[in-house]
Amino acid sequence: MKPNQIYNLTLVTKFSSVACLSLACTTIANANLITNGSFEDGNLIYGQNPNGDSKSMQVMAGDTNITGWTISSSTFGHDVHWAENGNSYGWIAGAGDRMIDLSGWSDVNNTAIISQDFGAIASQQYTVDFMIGIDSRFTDGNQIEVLVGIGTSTQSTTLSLPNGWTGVYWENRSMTFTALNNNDVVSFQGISIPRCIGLDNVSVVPEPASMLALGGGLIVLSRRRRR
Ligand SMILES: [Ca+2]
Repeated sequence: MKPNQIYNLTLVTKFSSVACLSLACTTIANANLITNGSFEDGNLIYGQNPNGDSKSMQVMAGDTNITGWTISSSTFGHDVHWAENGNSYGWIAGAGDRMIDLSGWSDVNNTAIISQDFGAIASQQYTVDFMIGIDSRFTDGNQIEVLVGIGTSTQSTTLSLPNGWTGVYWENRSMTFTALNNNDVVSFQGISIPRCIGLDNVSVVPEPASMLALGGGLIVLSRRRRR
């Protein structure tokens, strides 16, 4: 091989490495890390709830019926309510056919926590997008509040029922967190009184800026190793 051919090959290899790395960063940055974020998958047992509603289920702390999600609570009896369109309450999911009511059947303050280990990496920033819903027929105080967290980093958000609205009203929310530890879980908890605190369409995506910083770190590391 002639020297100029070797030079060209080296250039192509370097360009390909950077291009692949950039592509990988873009792909990772756009990837939703959450499994079953719309709560569509799992074993929803019709009628398993105190009222015998045919299209919803009382999911207790420790139950693993909702694919990918863990239900936990420090207080016995706390639960979430997993509802499918066509339920007797008239709740309609924000996305797809199924949704979570964080107030559960217990309908109390500080409800059960629904969480997922999405493979968090310490110091990485993540954007958490989700929908919260309020229902005019199950609203006490006309406002719901949801506590969202990645690990011990938490933020809360509220949603008020618009004047004159009847039925379920959904809005999108977006929050940014920095994971403090590897495998910090993303979690949601209703912390208000209303008897319908809707949650749906959850996604967790790594922030592109911190992925680029990580990518930059890899390039520097790669250069150092070659010396
Ligand atoms: Ca859904």
